[in-house]
Amino acid sequence: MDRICEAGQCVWAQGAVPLGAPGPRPAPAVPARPGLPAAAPLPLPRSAIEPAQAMFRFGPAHRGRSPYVLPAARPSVWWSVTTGGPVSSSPAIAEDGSLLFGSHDGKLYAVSRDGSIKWQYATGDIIFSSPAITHDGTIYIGSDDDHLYAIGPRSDKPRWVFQVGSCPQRVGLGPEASRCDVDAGPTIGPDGVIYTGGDGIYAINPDGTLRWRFPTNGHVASAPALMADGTVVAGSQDDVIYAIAPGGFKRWDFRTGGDIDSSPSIGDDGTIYVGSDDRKLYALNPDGTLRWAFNTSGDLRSSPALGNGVVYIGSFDAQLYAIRTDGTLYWTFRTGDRIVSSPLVDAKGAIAFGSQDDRLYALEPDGRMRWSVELGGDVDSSPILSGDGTLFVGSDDRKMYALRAGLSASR
Ligand SMILES: [Ca+2]
Ligand SMILES: [Ca+2]
Ligand SMILES: [Ca+2]
Repeated sequence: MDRICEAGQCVWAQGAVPLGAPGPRPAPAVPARPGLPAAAPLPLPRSAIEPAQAMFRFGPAHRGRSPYVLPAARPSVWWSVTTGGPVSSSPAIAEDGSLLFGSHDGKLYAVSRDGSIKWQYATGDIIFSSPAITHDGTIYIGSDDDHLYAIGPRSDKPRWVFQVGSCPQRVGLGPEASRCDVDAGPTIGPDGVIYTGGDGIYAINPDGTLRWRFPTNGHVASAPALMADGTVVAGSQDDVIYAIAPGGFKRWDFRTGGDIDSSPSIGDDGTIYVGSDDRKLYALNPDGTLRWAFNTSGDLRSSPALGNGVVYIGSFDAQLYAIRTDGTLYWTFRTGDRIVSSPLVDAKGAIAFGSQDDRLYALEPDGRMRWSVELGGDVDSSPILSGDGTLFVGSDDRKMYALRAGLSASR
């Protein structure tokens, strides 16, 4: 399902209106801003190097690289969990093995390894955001109710809630209600600072207080990525890619020809890769100058993944593109419909992603199809992989799926 945003105006495709009828709705049952006072001082992250256990695109550089290996044989559905709305959020695995994800029914779900729901937490509007989890078990998730939530650890209750922006209409449809939506990431930095978007780019301290806000002229749905020196890079529906220094001031910006909903990836050499609704994949130097732009035939809402010398991104032209880091085409793979899902690259260079043709695909590094699995609706969610080769991905059929190869016939 698509939320179509043009020039900051957002509507739902197919007349679909999640969470009941449009129009005024009660305010979400969350405290008004500023965020709740922290119940207890937040302990410092266990590791100063990498405090995050899991997040969208697997790390603050957003490379989409999994340390694990995709199944060699076609997997089948091990279990699925049905929610009350499409699942476009990408799941995250907590240290205890629980799977966390959001749904358009407005809830954050925690599901056990066996597929049973442990708990659910209701926010006040649709969830597009993907959970980020710290090593202490705190879960950060954004909602279209304009709040970022910090849930846990060891509880399904918020430790704090941070309201992004001060949009007069917080929930519902339309540009006024969408501008402060918290759809982006969140991304957790090496120092535990949380980066997300709304009516600008936000840096939020681990105790739920604002670190800085950088205002933009359009909604920021693109999850901020972090360069090695701490520079924050995010795109906006004002068509501009921004690089913000750790102190919150602008280093540079780069204008594209359309909304940027794709989240940037940062290469090992500092090159920034990001897609735009102008149908181009951009490669920018760390100083914000253009290295190259590659034309596809559709909007790029998918976020790039970085393999060994190759960038992978899905397009609304139904193709998954593999583009060498010098800007030349390596190969394309055609699916039956638009691609919103962001690809995963496994430890051996194989690629997995979803398509609106309702399939989850795995490709060999050379672009040949390894397998595909048909699910019950658009697969806009980005797949994740656990160490035992289980794949997790959401679908517009309201389900979160766990897929494994080699299941016995009795299952
Ligand atoms: Ca909103
Ligand atoms: Ca725009
Ligand atoms: Ca479909």
